[in-house]
Amino acid sequence: MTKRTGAEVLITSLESEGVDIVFGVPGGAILPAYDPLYDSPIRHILARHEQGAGHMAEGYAWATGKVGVCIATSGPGATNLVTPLADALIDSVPLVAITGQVATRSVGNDAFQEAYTVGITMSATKHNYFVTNPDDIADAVHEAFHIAATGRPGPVLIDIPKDVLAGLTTNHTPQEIHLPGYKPKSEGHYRKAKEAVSLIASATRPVLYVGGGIIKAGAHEEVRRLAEAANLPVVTTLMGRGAFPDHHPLALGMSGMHGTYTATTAIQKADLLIAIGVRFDDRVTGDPASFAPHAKVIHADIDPAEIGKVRKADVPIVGDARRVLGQLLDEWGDREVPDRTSWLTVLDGWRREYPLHYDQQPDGPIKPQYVIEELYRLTGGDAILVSGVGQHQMWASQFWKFDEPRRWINSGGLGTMGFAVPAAVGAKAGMPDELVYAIDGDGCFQMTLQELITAATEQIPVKIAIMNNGAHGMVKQWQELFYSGRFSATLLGDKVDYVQLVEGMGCVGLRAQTPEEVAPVIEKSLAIDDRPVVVEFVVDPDEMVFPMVRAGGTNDEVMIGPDTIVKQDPNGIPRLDMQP
Ligand SMILES: Cc1ncc(C[n+]2csc(CCOP(=O)(O)OP(=O)(O)O)c2C)c(N)n1
Repeated sequence: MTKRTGAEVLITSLESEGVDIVFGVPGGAILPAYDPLYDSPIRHILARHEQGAGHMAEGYAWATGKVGVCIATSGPGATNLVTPLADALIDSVPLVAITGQVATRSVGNDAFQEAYTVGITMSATKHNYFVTNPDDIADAVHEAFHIAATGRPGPVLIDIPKDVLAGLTTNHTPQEIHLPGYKPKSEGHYRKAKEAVSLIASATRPVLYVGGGIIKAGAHEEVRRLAEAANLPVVTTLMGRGAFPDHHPLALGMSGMHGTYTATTAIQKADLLIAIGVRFDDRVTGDPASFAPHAKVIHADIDPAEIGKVRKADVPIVGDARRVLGQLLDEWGDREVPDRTSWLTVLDGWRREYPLHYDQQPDGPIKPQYVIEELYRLTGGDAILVSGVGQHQMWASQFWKFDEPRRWINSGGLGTMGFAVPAAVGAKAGMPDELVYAIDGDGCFQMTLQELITAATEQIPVKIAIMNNGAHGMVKQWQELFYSGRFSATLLGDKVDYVQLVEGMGCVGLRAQTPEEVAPVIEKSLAIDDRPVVVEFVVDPDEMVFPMVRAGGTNDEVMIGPDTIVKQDPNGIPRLDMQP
């Protein structure tokens, strides 16, 4: 058998996993791997920062449904990857990260650019490998892809010392995967499905509550079929936007801290929650003690650790969302569609009473919600929407209509500022024929804007809308509401000329300062397709995100506006007259 270097095997192993693009930054320890990459058909996108490379791999994975791959060198290269790894772990994004390590003889000696990568990333990955023999590289890569993509998807890191990359091996192809300790259970459970269906049939105020797990499992079609068969109103989480079409009459939108009043309150009043591919995140439950107090819970998830973690499940089901929904549908069979008129009428009443709203005056400052609605209108909603973290993220998730999965990419669990620009680059690299538009905050933008250089250099024509409110808006909003308007360290000032800044990086820069400039500037941005475009919208700095439930507060108290908490009698119908 011919001998090849570990690095050569690494690259051919990536090729045989079907990898077409990797995102990375080279350096001394990973250098042996970059040499065979030079001859490989795999496209390498040179990020400007490893955090950017990691988020690009995430954006690619979100948009394509494939495993994203990022590469970094040892020490600071690897530590710069920790944020995207943690981000991918909490949002269940399949990633494989490959890091170089100092040569084996230097490990543990405080060598130049040495960091204990597997130790540092232990709690930020689903699994990680420290490969000490070139013979093991092919197996490590094959297993890493398997672990990243199966069960609850997540990031897997492979750390390889430089001498192991340079060392020779005859083992070019992986063995059959043998992971005795890793057995993700995906079958679901027919007996539990039977129990679930009888609860669904007898419930009077059911809510189908679906999250990111639906999108990961490709189960959106089954969600729609179950909702229609059993006449179930549907609430999505932030991560589940697109799991059920927003235009569907049974759609209530997003629940939680900034969810719609109707979605949040429907859950509070429900007598049955059919929770699938969700993890009862605190941004959804508020104080778990007062969350959905009347509801029995059917909870299905691929990750057994999620079931019963926050909320006891009356019917726990471990399994792949698509299979579980398939079992529920089989079990439902050709039962009659239940008449839920009285429950649906209550929900309609709330929808009418408490719609999402904002007030755009023709001569007033630009409202960020208006920008998002105009973007939606002018693109026909036909775009992959990426967001940063903050107020703009919440407005985007509220005011865009998501009718399909994998068209909403954001950092929900970790809430990583700086996610949008690189994630958009990764999404566009993976889906070059789609329009990729990112909505970013000025604070977030300033964290990873250098990745626009990557986008311009690599000819990845993403579009970025900056909602410039001159502040870390979401934090400022909390200061406004809970710290008497004392804006400690949240005002960014407006010293930056974003148009000049992005033009200097090879992008087109545009700006809108008044409401009538919004539509023309969006149209201009849509007409340019040979370079990245950044549009600065100078928006109302005082606009806040509503509805809102205080962090850790009860979902029985939804703030509709700055001084309106609609308090509810916990046992009955909301009392609209009660003020704080
Ligand atoms: C890396 C990181 N640091 C700090 C925070 C805390 N944080 C959450 S939102 C936010 C402000 C975001 O500001 P901006 O990007 O301008 O968006 P806006 O809320 O104004 O729309 C901050 C600082 C975070 N989420 N991530």
